[in-house]
Parts: sequence; structure tokens; C-alpha cells
Amino acid sequence: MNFHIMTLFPDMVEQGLKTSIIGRAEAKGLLSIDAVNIRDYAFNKHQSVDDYPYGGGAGMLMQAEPVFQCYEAVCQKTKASKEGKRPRLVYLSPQGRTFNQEMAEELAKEDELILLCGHYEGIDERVLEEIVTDYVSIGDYVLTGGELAAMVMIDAISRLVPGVLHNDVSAEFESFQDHLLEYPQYSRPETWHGKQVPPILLSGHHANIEKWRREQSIIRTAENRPDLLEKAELTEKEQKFLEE
Ligand code: 6GU
Repeated sequence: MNFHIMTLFPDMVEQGLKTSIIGRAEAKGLLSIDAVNIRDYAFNKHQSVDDYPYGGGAGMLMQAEPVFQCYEAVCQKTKASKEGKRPRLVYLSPQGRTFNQEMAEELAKEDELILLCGHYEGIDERVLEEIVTDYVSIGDYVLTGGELAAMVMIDAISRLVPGVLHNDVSAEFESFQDHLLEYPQYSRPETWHGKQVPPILLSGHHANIEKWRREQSIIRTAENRPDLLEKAELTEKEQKFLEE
């Protein structure tokens, strides 16, 4: 999977992603992360990429032309462009659809993805109309720019790419797979700060352990994310258990 990030802060994205699991996956050749500086496509001698908004208002806008030229250059590098196709382009903005696991799974099927990070008060609408295929936000709060949001998306998508995680099963068995949060987990020692590991986990009785874990997942979801429970498929018994 090849990620191309169009940004005014390429170092931020590259530095942020080159460590840990994503960095290792890149070193193994499972994915590539290519951060491109939009400023390199500025067309005036001051290399400025922003200007005042027509109609007035606070702040500056990113101009259409540098963003467009940057996009054209990025497209040239992609496999898709050699076949006359254009890769999907995600614009990171609080106005987009809220990112979730389902979107991560869908985007993980692409082999090329362009992410456009906005700054200032946004980007001239006309270039967005021409190049953006997906508008994505990562949640209901405002960031200073799209870079952290792009990094969040790249992390969530990359871990679904086969071979990126140590064991491919771990990507499946986690939170959100069945619309439930994960159960609590414990490792050695058996007692820590006077707290005991739940005895059932030491029992060796796998069926009971599975049952306990599922109950814990349901309790956590009910407490922290009741909105998810509507989609979770609970048995009648589990429904009753929740009502108790
Ligand atoms: Cl994608 N960008 C910015 N600037 N702020 C955000 C966001 C994106 N998602 C949530 N807040």
C-alpha cells in the first residue's frame, strides 16, 4: 500500500510514522509513506501558498493552484496514473464524514491513497471539487491542521495490511469487530498492588473464560459506549444479563 500525503509539514508526517510498527512495515516493503510539500508547488517567488478569502472573514486560505500542481505531481508517481486512472484522494477536514473502523477496512483495499492536509482556514473550494473523492474527519474537535488526522488514518489502515501486524488474527479479534469493546486483560504477576487476577482466568477452563470475557466486553460497552450496543448482536440471555 502506498500513501502519498500532501502537506505543508512533511517532516511532521514522516517523523511521526517512521518509528514503531508502521516504520517497520515500511522497512519490510509492505507499505510506503511519501510526504510531499505543497509549498514546493508555490508559483510566486515568496513561495507563499495562502491568500485572503473573498468576502472577508478571519484567517487565510490555501490557494487552489499549488494544491493542484502538487496533486498532478503526486498522480504522476502512482501506478494508477499509468493505467489512466486516478487514486482516491482523502481531504482531512472537520467537515468530512467521521472516520471509523469500517472506513479503515474499505480504504485498506486500495493500493494507492492520497491524503490532503489542510491548514489555515481551509482550501479554495474549487480545487477540492476537482480532486477530492472522500472528505474525512477524525472526530468532533478542531485540530490546527490535517496532519495528525492523516497519521491517525494511516495507522488504522496500515495495521490491516497483511503482514504489518505480527499475527494476522490480532487485527480481527479486537474492539469494534462485533461492535463490542475489548475485555480487560492481565499478565504476570498474579497479585500486583494487592490486586488479584480474576480467578477464572487461572482456571484453565476455556469455555468459561470465553463466556466471562464476552460478559466483560458487554459491561464495558454498556458503560462507556452504549451507542455501540445497538449494533452488537446480543443473545436473549445476554440482554437479560445486561438488564440485571
Ligand atoms: Cl481531519 N482536520 C482538522 N483540522 N481538524 C479535525 C479533523 C481534521 N478531524 C477532526 N478535527
